[in-house]
Amino acid sequence: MENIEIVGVLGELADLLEIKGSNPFRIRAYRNAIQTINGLTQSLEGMIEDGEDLTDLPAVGKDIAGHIEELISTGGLSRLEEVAAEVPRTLAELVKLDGVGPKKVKKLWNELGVTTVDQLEEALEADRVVSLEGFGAKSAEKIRRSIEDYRKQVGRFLLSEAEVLIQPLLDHLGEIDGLDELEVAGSFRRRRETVGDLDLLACAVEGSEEAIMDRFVNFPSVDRVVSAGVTKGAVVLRSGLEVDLRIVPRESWGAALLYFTGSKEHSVALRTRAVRQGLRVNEWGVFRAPDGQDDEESTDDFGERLGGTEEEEAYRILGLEWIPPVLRENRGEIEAAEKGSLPSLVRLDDIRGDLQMHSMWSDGKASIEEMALRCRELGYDYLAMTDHSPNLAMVQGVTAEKAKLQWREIEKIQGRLEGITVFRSMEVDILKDGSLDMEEEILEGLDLVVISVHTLMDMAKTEMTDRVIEAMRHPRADILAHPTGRLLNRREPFALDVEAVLHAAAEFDVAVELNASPRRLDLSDVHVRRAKELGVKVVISTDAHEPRALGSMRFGVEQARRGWLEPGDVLNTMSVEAFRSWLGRRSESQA
Ligand code: DGT
Ligand code: CA
Ligand code: CA
Ligand code: ZN
Repeated sequence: MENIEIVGVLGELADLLEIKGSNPFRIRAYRNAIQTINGLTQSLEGMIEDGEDLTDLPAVGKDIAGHIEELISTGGLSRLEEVAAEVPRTLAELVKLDGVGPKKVKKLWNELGVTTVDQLEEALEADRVVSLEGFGAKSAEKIRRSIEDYRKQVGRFLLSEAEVLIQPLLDHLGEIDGLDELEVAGSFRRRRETVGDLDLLACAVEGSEEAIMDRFVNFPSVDRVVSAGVTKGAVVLRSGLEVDLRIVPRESWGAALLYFTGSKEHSVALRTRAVRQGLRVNEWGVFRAPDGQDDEESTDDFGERLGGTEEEEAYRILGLEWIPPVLRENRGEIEAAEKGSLPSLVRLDDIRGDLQMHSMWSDGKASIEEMALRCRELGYDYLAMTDHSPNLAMVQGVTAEKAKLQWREIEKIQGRLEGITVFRSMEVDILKDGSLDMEEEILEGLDLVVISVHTLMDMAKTEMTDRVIEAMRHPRADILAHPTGRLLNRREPFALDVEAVLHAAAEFDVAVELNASPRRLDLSDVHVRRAKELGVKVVISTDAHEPRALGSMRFGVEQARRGWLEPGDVLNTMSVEAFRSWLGRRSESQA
């Protein structure tokens, strides 16, 4: 059992206990333990196997350690069953809605009998929610919107979650003989920010299909088997993630990989183009269409086989360069591959620095030095220390006074740290009127200024757009961070005219951030590509709040690749010298 599955169960238990009205200290204890587990680099299951005592972990007491052990050994939790006998489990799902915490769920349940999202929707329609004490029209409207959001994303997993959930299954299958190739195709291979289900593709030595399928359906985390044929199977894991498996013969490997990687739009465009060339491409191979048959689905006889053992070969026969999976969305990549003008996509090792991160000076968990050391280990030449400005109430931000102290500390650290440059920076809040939440004197003293919206996110589109553009106009503004404020599967982007903002970025020479946190990936691939078209520089930053999170850079790079970015489009591929001169771009143009 994976740590994130355990966290899911403990989180559900904590939510139900809170709805039930249990002792707040117990509930807090669960939440603290969850935080500990989220920060672990090893798996709990592995720790137990190694005989480690889980109560040595911070915030993990005897009870919770017992729960974890029970979960790992039985797959279930009796405490959860007990609580669920009193509080319907569907209520934990309601807590996930933005604007609905356990207290509100309790009220909805006790006073309106609401236990599911559907029932909540009905109650809203019937205006029964507005009249509840503590709700009101504004709150009802917010809940209505979060139900809409919830419906859109239900069942989709973050790419980072899917990675963690699928790895043990890949390891489990990898141990078997007779498996030549194993690859996760579909949206996972295209590195989409979220994935619906996982499409596993296996290439089997003839005769070993059955053993592979058998091992697949008997994977310990399988909750239920949807289907299990000879070459096709599907299961749902305990996490709710559905996994399909296809077993294909060697000679079809490339064609099948092409087909099941999709996207559907890419495949359809490829097939249509092939038909014009008198070719036929499907999951079995590439064929010369038999004369007089242009209806591609009409026969078992596909025609003369031309190839399809490898993906490159399939593309080559179609007269195309191999197209990286991240580009396969039918957004012009086929035409580019035909002309030999596919972009040379940016890669993780092109990245020379990370330009958004937090330390204990605001809401980060580590010191500046710890963050810097990790950045140096990652091979970077520079970083920007971007603690929050004070506006954000939840966070103790850096005031003007503290900023000067922080600069002194940076200077000290810089003095003993070779091989990496620490830039003085700050993530400065964009206030309601578009002004910046920091004294001019401090802004002047920063090496670079990152600006972003964290409050009043429900402004109307024109006002929000004006607000952001006004902030970008500030002569010290360098980077607009997480421009739309979205949290994948949790919060929709706020209303913003991204097109207008990107035009403003071009005009004021402000870079836009692609936030690499797998929960944000803000900007989207489409917006990133638009930035490139408009000549706006993109910065890929992790927004790390602890050293380990600096490793999320790869998710940002993948999203950038989906947006067709090349190294030259990305600001933090610059050498430290080039980056310094970019920072001085405005004074130079005045000279
Ligand atoms: P997802 O799972 O919603 O994140 O997105 P995908 O792209 O993984 O889609 P999925 O799982 O429905 O199908 C996996 C791949 O199989 C898809 O990318 C292309 C291929 N595929 C599925 N259905 C069709 C279809 O009707 N026509 C064609 N050409 N390909 C299909
Ligand atoms: Ca899929
Ligand atoms: Ca699928
Ligand atoms: Zn931020």
